[in-house]
Amino acid sequence: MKQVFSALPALSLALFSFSSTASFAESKVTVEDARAFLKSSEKAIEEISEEAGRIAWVNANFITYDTNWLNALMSERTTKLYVSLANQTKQFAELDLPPDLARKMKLLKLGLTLPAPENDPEKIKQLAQLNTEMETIYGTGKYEVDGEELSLSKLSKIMATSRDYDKLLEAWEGWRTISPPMKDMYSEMVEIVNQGSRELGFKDTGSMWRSKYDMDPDDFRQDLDRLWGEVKPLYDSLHCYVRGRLVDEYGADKVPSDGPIPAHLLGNMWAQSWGNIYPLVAPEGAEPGYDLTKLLEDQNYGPRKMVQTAEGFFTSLGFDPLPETFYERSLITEPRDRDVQCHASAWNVDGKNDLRIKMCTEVTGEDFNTVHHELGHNFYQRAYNQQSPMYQDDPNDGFHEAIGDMVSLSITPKYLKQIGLLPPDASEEVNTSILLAQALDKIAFLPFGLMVDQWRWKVFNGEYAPKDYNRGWWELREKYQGVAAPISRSDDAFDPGAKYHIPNNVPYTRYFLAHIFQFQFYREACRLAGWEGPLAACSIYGNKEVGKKFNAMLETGAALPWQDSLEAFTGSRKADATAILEYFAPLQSYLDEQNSGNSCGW
Ligand code: X8Z
Ligand code: ZN
Repeated sequence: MKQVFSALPALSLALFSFSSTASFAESKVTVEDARAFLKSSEKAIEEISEEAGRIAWVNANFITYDTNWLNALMSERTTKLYVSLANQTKQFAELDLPPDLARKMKLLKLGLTLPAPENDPEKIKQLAQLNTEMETIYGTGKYEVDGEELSLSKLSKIMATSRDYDKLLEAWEGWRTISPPMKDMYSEMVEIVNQGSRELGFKDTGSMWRSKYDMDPDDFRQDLDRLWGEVKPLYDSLHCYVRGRLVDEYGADKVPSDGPIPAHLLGNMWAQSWGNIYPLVAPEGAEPGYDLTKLLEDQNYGPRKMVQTAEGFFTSLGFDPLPETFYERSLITEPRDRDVQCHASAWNVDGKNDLRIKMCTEVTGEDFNTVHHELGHNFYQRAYNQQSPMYQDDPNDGFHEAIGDMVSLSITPKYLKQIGLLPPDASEEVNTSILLAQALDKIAFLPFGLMVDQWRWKVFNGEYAPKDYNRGWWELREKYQGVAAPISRSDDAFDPGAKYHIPNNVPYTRYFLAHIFQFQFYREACRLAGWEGPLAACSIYGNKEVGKKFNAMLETGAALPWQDSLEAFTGSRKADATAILEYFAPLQSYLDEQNSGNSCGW
C-alpha cells in the first residue's frame, strides 16, 4: 500500500482559502493565482504527509487505544485539508491553464479516496473515527479454535495447508465472525463519502474513483469489461480443470461438478489466489515443477534473507540498494506480543528516502513473491521522489501494484539456478506444471480483482442497500469467480468486511489492472533483453538496459497521463491482455485437452 497523503496544521490553510461558495466571476482569479494556490497546496501536503505518515506507521505497528486516537485525529485533519483544497480547485475551473497546472488541479480534486462534506466538521470527525474503528477490528480480529485465539495469519495457514473440509470451513467461517460489527459503520461511512463526492461534482464515490484514469469514467468501465472478456476464456478453463480435481478430492456431494466451487477449498481465505492447492491439482504424468517453499526452507532462508534476495533483483537491474534505515525500521516478522496490521504494505514515510515495509513474512513461496511486490512499491516511491509532491505517485494505481509483480515474473528456473535455490543441473524449461502453478495465482486472481470494486460501486450508487450488502457480495462472487459460500450466509453477515481492502478503503480495481500491466511490462522488458524463447521462461535478472528504461517510466511518477508513460515504455497506449494470454498460451492448450468431454461453467 502506498503511504497516503494527509492533513495539515490548520494555519497553512489560510493562505489560499477563497471561500468555495464565493462566485468565481466575482473573485476574478488568474493563472498566476492558480499557480500560487497549487504551490501553497503542495507545501501544505508536504508538511502534513510526514507527520501523518509517522503516526499511521506507529498505529499500524502498535494497535492500541492511544495510537488509534492519534490516527483518527490525523485522519480527520488530513481529510479537512484535502477536502478544502479539492473544493477550492472549483474556483479555477473556467481558467485556461497551462497543461502542468491543469494536471495538478485535476490531481488535487481527485486526490482523496474518501471525501467528506467540507462544511460539516462533525461528519469529517465521524468519518475518521469510523475508519479507524473498522481498521482496528480487522487488524486485531481473532477467532478461537480448540481453545486457542487464532489471528488471521494462523487462520490463513489453515486455509493454505489443510485438506480437511470441516476444518477449512471452521477457519473460513471463524474469520467472518469478526466483520458483522463493521456493517453499520460501513453504511454510515458510505453516506458521508457520497455527500463529499457530490459536493465535488461526482454522482457518487464510485464515480469519483472511476474518474482517476485520464479517460472518460464510462470508457474506463468499458475497458475493464473488454479486458475481462479477453481473459475470461482462460479463467473458465482453469476453473473447470480445478473443479474437476476438487471433485476427485472432496467428492461430488461436497463439490458440485457443474456449479460454483465452495469458496473455502481453494487454499486462500478469499479464494483470490489458488497456488496453495497446487499439490491437489498437479498435472498427472507431467514433468514436476519445483516447490519454492521447500527450496527456501532447504537453504535456510529466513524473512530477512528473502527481502535481501528481492532487493538483489532490483539492484541487478541498476537500482541503488535500499537505505540502511530500511532494515532498521521495517517490520518483517509478526511480533508475538502485540497487535499489528499484518497485511503487507510498503511505505515512504518522509517522501524522500525513509522506505520501509511492514509484513508478517513467513518462509513460503507465496510470501517470497509478496516481498518482491512490496519492494516494487518502495523502488517506485524512491524513483519518483524528485518529482513535485503532487506528482509523487503513480499515474494509474495499477502501475504501483504491477512493478514488483513484473519483477517476480522473472523468478524462473534459470534465475533460481543463478541464485543457488535450484541446483546447477536443474532444467530451465518452464513446463506445464510450473505454468499451472503460476496460473493458480495470476489467472485465478483476475475475477476477484474485478469483483471487489464492482461490489463497492454498487454500494456507492445505492444499488446495494445495507440489507443487500452480503447478498450482493455473493452474487458477484458467483458471477465473476464461480465460487459460492460453503454455508448459507445471513443478511446480517458482512463478508466483504473480512477482506482487508474493504475496512481499510483501498480501491481494488488497481490489482486487476496490475495483473494485466505486469505481463505487458514484462513482455516489453523481455523483448528489450532480446529474449526469443517462450515468454514464461524469460528472466530479466541482471539486465541494466531494461532497468534503465523501466526506471525512466518510474521516475516520471504522475507527471504524465498513464497512457503516455505506458507508451514510452511499451509503445502501446492501452492496457493489453495479449501479453498475459501469450504467457499462458501453452497452458490453455493443456487445459483444453484435460477439460474435453467435461461440462464447464457454473
Ligand atoms: O494487498 C495486496 C498487497 C499490498 S498492496 C499485499 N495485494 C492484494 C491482496 O492481497 O488482496 C497484492 C495482491 C492483491
Ligand atoms: Zn501492493
